[in-house]
Amino acid sequence: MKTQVAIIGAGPSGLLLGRLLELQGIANIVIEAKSPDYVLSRIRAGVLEQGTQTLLREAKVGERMDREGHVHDGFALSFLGRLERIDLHALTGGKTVMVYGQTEVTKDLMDARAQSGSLSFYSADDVALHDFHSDHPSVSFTSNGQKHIVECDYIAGCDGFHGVSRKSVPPESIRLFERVYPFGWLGILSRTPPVSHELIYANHERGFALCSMRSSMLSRYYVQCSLDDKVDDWSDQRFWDELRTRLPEDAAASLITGPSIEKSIAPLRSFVAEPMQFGRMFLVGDAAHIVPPTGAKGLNLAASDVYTLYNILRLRYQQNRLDLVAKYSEICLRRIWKAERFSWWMTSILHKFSDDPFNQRIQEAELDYYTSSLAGKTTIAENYVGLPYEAVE
Ligand code: RFL
Ligand code: PHB
Repeated sequence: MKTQVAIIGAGPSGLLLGRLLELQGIANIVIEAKSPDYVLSRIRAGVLEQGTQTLLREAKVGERMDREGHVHDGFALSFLGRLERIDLHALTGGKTVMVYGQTEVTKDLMDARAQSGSLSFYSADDVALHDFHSDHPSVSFTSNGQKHIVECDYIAGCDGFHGVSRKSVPPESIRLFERVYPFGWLGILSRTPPVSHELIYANHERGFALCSMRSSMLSRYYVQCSLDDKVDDWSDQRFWDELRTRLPEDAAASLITGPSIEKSIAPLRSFVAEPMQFGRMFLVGDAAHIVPPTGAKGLNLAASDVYTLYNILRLRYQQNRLDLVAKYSEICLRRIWKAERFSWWMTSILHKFSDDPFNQRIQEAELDYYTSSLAGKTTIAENYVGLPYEAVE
């Protein structure tokens, strides 16, 4: 089989890149290790920056998002029993975010791809990358017991943190930066109205909590937990009691609880691989970098990588701009490191790192300072709505 771009992974990065390329007439094949149902069962991000929304519209998959998604003008930080609003709209000259689940984004992209007739292989085994330092890269895999080889011009490694693309690079050619945090997030989804119409990020001496949502009748809540905790250690009752304790009084009093319909624990990590390009292979999204979810940046960073790679490949094929291809890594990394910084900072001011009460007081002072200063609130808002994309030219 031959194509122009072989895309490994059908998460949001792979599907969005495939869709944008396809609309420009650039042929691509998507190769995914799991089944479509498995891919759609993963509950992850919920907040889309304006840049991500614009890119989804450009990919002609924004219709349902615009109909069913919820525009948020602000969010709240809670500490010392107070609730301080960050007015995103006012602080950024009119920018907002959209609450629309990653599962829905992925579904919209999958549906669009199914209708377009572009080729995808799900449940692929033994995916392997070959010769990406030559002019003739290829990807091999097995599907339904049959071995396939895709010959291509470029390989996009969109296969997430545990994927095969990054691991195909010799260790001496790649530099890894990593910070693993000493706690996790226990998340639940429940068919209950959200406690607040905007997100609440809470600092509390017992640990972090987050109130988020998917719709007016579907809530997503998280509490910081120990890395040793198992999901079974957390009955619904224990979860709701802990969440209530960590919220300001008014919010706790109006919290409506119900049975959880999903419950999972996620570890928190900061991670960046440099560079993100190896000959004719590009790492995209979680394959190249991970942020702790506190800044809601994971999916949005994947989208900005896709924006950069899509435009580079578009100009390469349509205007023969071969010079741009080598710029992918440097363009992406400038934005990635700023989002890494913001995600690390939000994590560091909101979570309990130790029993030392000095740390708690410093966090409270930092939150008090930032939320009482226009400059402080503006820097939070600017980063939360998403820093600008760098033009590819
Ligand atoms: P994904 O979504 O991980 O998709 C990668 C795809 O590649 C497939 N794959 C392979 N395919 C072929 N061959 C192989 N050898 C393969 N190995 C893996 C996988 O099955 C998968 O389908 O990466 P992508 O597309 O770059 O998208 C990135 C986002 O998914 C990610 O940044 C966010 O979900 C991160 N994230 C969150 N981000 C937020 O902004 N807010 C959140 O609340 C949030 N919560 C989360 C998260 C990530 C989580 N993970 C990865 C554990 C919660 C969790 C639990
Ligand atoms: C979510 O709704 O899952 C969510 C929202 C904001 C975050 C992290 C997760 O920062």
